Amino acid sequence: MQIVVPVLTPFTKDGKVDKETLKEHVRNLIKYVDVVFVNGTTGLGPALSKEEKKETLSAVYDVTDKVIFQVGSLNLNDAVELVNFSKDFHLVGVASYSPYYFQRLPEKWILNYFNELSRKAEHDFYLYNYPSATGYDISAKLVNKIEGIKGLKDTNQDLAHSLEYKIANPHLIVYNGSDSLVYYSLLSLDGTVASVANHSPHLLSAMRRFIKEGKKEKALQVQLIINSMLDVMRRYGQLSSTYSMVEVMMGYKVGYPRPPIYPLSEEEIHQLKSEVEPLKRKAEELISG
Ligand code: FW2
Repeated sequence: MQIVVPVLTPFTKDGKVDKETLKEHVRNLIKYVDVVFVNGTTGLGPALSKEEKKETLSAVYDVTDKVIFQVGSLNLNDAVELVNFSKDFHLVGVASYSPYYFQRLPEKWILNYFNELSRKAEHDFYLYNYPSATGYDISAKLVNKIEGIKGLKDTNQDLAHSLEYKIANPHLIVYNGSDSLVYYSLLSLDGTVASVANHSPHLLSAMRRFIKEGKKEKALQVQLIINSMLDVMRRYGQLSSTYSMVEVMMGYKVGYPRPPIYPLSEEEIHQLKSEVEPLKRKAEELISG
């Protein structure tokens, strides 16, 4: 029942990775979560340069070695360079999403891409399957052909899809990456990779505690509050709202996203806050009661 946070990447106002803020954020998160997933979607991984991906790893690693390092790139040489870079670190694993954008890539090319990375990796290798973003759904059959694969994160609203990997290979570590399925992922898979862990790690940790104590009704209520928060956040732009939500829920600032993920305006932050406050109070009552 692992909780993995796909950590957001804080930027300065002029668009540089804000390493000190990132470290401080990870210091706060690691009290509640098991693993930090670096350069994921929430971390704006596809929008980071190779050098920035190295910077985020180095910063997070100053705080914890419980890290999965996402290296995916449309330029395989860059992805390989990142895998090689990771050899100097003691990590939980390296991960990659599928090549994307280009349509109808033959399956064997996709497999070649993953195998080139997994062979070079000195750490456990994980797949990040995110079909609605990459355009490629890596099937359980194909996953089992990736050499030495340790596990995967399946960002998918269909829990049955994530379960297929587990059924096809019970040894695989399988996480679901949907914020709205955290409860079900904790119950039926190896855990969750949830972007909400950036601003509500205490809620996820309480949800897991409730499950362990057999208080499933309470755990489900936490999920329903999270779903309501997501409804609000999506109206303002979920990725950008995640930054503002850290301040609303945790009380500290985590810098800015970087365009094309535009920061919320002061007015939007104010509105978001007023919509989320009642949910925050409800969550606090639930987890303290
Ligand atoms: C990541 C995640 C969570 C995402 C999900 C996408 O890397 O950010 O897949 O928030 O909506 O694993």
